[in-house]
Amino acid sequence: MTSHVSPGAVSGRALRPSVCPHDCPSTCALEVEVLEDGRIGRVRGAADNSYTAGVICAKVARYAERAHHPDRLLSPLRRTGPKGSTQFTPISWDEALDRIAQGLTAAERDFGAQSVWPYFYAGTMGLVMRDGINRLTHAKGYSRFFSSICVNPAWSGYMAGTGRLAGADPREIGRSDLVVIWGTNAVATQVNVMTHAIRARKERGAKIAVVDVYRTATMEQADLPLLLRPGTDGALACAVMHILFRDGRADRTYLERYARDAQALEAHLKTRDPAWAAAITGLSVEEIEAFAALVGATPRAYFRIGYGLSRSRNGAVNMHAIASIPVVSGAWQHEGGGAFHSNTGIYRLKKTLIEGLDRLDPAVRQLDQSRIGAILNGDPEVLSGGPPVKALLIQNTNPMSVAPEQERVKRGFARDDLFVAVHEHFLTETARQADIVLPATMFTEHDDLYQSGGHQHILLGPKLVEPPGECRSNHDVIAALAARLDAEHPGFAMTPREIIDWTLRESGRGDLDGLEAARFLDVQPDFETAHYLKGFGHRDGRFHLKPDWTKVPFPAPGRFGPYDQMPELPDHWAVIEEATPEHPFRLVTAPARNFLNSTFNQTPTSQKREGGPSLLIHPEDAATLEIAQGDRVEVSNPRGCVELEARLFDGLRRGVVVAEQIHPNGAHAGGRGINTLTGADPVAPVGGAAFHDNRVRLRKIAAEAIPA
Ligand SMILES: Nc1nc2c(c(=O)[nH]1)N[C@H]1C(S)=C(S)[C@@H](COP(=O)(O)OP(=O)(O)OC[C@H]3O[C@@H](n4cnc5c(=O)[nH]c(N)nc54)[C@H](O)[C@@H]3O)O[C@H]1N2
Ligand SMILES: Nc1nc2c(c(=O)[nH]1)N[C@H]1C(S)=C(S)[C@@H](COP(=O)(O)OP(=O)(O)OC[C@H]3O[C@@H](n4cnc5c(=O)[nH]c(N)nc54)[C@H](O)[C@@H]3O)O[C@H]1N2
Ligand code: SF4
Ligand SMILES: [Mo]
Repeated sequence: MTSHVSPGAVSGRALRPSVCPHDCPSTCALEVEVLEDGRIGRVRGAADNSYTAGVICAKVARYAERAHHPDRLLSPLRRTGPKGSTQFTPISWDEALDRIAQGLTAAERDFGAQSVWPYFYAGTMGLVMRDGINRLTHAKGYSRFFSSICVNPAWSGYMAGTGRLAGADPREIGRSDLVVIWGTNAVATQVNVMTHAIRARKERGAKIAVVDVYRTATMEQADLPLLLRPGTDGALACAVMHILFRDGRADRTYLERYARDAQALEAHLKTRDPAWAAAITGLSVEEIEAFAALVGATPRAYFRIGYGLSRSRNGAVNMHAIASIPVVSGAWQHEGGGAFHSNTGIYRLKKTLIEGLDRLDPAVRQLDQSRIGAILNGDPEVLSGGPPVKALLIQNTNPMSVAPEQERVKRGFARDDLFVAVHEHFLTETARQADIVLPATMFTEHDDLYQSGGHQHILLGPKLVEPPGECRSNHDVIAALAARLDAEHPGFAMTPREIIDWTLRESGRGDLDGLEAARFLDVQPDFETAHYLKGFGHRDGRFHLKPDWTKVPFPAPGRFGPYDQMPELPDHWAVIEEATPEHPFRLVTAPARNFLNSTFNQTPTSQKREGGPSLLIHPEDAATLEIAQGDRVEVSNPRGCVELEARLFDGLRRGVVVAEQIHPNGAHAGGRGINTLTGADPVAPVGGAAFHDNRVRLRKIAAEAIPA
């Protein structure tokens, strides 16, 4: 898993600089081996990038397996069988682009421009290739895309407190005395966090605390494992702050200067004692006391807060509550202390050209990514009173697999009157619904610009090899469609390199030549800014312990979910899908180590390492249901039912089950993937899906009921 770069060329093989394009906070700086035949060989982490530090995950280290996979799409295809089948016939690029232009134009002619919905996500995080589709959206007045599937509860919860999406330099983890890894399975999802945490342990004897809902590979590394019930992080955070106030460990001088509503918080927390939190979280009073004592005694306590805890209906409240702890303890003042969730707020790259923001018409509706099921089924509320969606142009995402409410998503895509074009690397579940499929380049086959959520670099990923077959980049496809659709914008006539150069210059970040020579730019704000010692991001310069949830600085077309019922102060907000007698288990659909969402779930090594779709269940729960290791289990709730294979595992609370995902839908009985069970009701206050917050019922499937 760990690889170190020896710079320079090996005979017949060149090591070339690149960037991992995947949807991962680590955005690793890479060295890619380019072989004599123009294929890629081994991929390693760049040793001279101070965050990547020579380490990448196993999935990307064996990228050649994905890039040169026999199932990779190499030519445009027209569907000749029913939707969902694999019957496609190769066609020319001209025919494919003409047919897509016809499909979009017909929808626009009959139902208006807003009946076309360009739909994309973060299959590549390259700014040109990911976001360029918005330029076409804005130039044509198509329905705008409200991105919600991943970050909304987390970012809004964090910014409700800090006022800015930035935190203490993540490399300071290596200089911390207590690293609290909260709600992220970093070993699997962003391995570089572990590089720095382990360094702190080795070099300073730092303690590592991990807060999660099952014993992940990350928790295996912890000195202090804290295994709580899903959706109860707010209660743990409150009890920790209660103890800090109770034991004189709250930094009152710091609170006085940097926080708002500290007295209201202290008074409110009087009843949020460890016994109260123990009953909610399932932790013992002793565990909570021990954790709080460590936090209180350690100035250099670094809270690395992930996304997992936010994928619950109370996720934003929980995120804010956790981010409040280092404010109460005053850890923010110290190197190696404070909090970090994402640095997305530090870059301020000007996106006007990439996204065609100069053509954005705010009057055009925004459709919610996570509610694609309801939208394609014509739900008038989510259509904002506008026309139905008649045509989809999809890049970089696989909603038939990853979106919640899968049954509705499937019904929507099955509509005969819906035109679908999908630009992809593989014939994914979504591509199989398409009228026209286009083959896409991978990151080593096009130029792009990257910024990282998990660190502080702007990076260039240059084109290193020629695309195989007839693959074309997202940018080329959008530009070619723009020409056929009479969409006008200077960006369509520019190359990716020209767009990158313009974007860097306009953003005050040098130019393309400079970035290419440097490979990456470290744009970490200075210590005082990153630690908010000059004030937090809100206008009053303070951390808001009692946030105004209606005013969180997050771009959204409104407020969603029960946002008007959010607690004023950090608390346990009981809006989660709590277990009931009828649905007595809480299901978490955590990410699998060898997949990245649904990406990599077609590569043989990943499939082999993950095995089939499974359900982690506590042995005592299994015993009461007469479920044995390897049994087939039906997991169901009112949204649908999924079959999984039982894996008995004692690193869970009773009543909690975990399905590590996302396996292909087709790997499950009846093609019913895990998101059959997840809900699309928006998380307060700015939307998003509660992927880890599901009540379910379990039933063992008798052996004779399983078809041979
Ligand atoms: N291998 C791999 N890497 C990935 C991904 C992947 O699918 N696989 N996905 C990528 C993407 S898109 C993203 S956004 C990031 C996300 O990466 P993370 O920030 O790690 O977030 P999650 O993957 O949602 O969940 C992380 C952990 O949160 C735990 N969790 C679930 N509910 C709760 C809760 O209520 N409280 C607490 N404390 N913990 C809880 C889960 O058990 C899981 O171990 O990872 C990226 N990297
Ligand atoms: N049950 C459950 N569901 C989840 C989650 C969970 O934890 N549990 N996590 C959610 C999260 S955090 C997220 S972010 C979403 C992610 O959901 P998606 O954004 O759909 O992510 P992927 O499944 O990785 O699919 C990305 C697709 O983009 C394609 N792609 C990659 N690069 C390019 C390119 O350059 N051009 C084109 N045209 N295509 C490209 C890949 O081949 C891949 O099929 O899933 C969500 N769904
Ligand atoms: S850890 Fe994340 S950014 Fe780094 S190589 Fe793996 S997927 Fe890419
Ligand atoms: Mo994500």
